[in-house]
Amino acid sequence: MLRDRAPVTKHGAAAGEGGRPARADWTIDQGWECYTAAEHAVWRILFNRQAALLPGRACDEFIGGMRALPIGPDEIPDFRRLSDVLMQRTGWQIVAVPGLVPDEVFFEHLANRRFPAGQFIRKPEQLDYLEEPDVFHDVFGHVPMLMNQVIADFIQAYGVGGLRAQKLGVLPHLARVYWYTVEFGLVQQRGALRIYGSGIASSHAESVFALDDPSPNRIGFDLERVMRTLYRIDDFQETYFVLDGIDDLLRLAEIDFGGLYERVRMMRDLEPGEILPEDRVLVLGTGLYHGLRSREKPQ
Ligand code: HBI
Ligand code: FE
Repeated sequence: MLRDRAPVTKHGAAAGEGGRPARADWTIDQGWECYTAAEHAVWRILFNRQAALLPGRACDEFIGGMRALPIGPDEIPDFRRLSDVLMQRTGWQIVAVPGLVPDEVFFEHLANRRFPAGQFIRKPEQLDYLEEPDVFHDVFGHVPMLMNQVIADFIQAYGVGGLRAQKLGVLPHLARVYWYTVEFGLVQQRGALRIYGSGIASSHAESVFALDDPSPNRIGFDLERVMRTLYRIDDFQETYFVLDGIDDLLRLAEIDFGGLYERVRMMRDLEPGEILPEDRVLVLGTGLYHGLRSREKPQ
């Protein structure tokens, strides 16, 4: 598993004995000086590929955020420099973690405007797919959007809401909202679909698939609908939900999900590719891509 790979131990303060973290909040030092030339080279390949693809595909907020940050092709960014710029703009910081951290640790960081970013970078043979979020996904994918005030507030609200949803036993429903917005969201901009989800923006293949492939559905975002919709963690999404504008998330950050949870937990879950009569279908997918594949059960 990626969490156990060498750089974590190489950089010292990561996992303590028996895989337990040395610090209770799971943070580690980024150890920027210790990245090898080969690791920076992986960053460069990934960066250049996405930089060539995203203009005209990523939303204005993503492109604008990227421009204002010290992120470029030459090296894996230094979290201290990112945090300086981000702190000024939206009050967020980037902290290094060894990989996936437990839900409550993740939420606690977000609730305090700290974004946990994977310290390691994928290996050259994993350019297109890996299970755990690495520094390319977390920094290239998420940090530009954290420069946006609406997303910055929404992700903090997700952290606060996550801690509560866990106690209420409705975390899967809230996690679907994060998945279909922050990770895999699309937005309408000047009459076209654009990417704002970090899971798409950091993936070469999904940046094309989400916008251009005839297979997936693109459906107008509806909070209750999204809370009911299972998602895939091991493949492209079968359905993407589309905001009319990033500002739609502003209202979501303010909504008290309490009443909604009560309703939604009584309703059946929806399959990732399912279409309902009341859906605002922007593009009805052919379903061809997923029809040809077998995979894990959705969450
Ligand atoms: N940890 N580092 C990291 N990054 C994530 O995106 C993440 C996590 N832990 C839990 C988690 N995401 C999700 O399962 C929650 O959003 C539910
Ligand atoms: Fe992510």
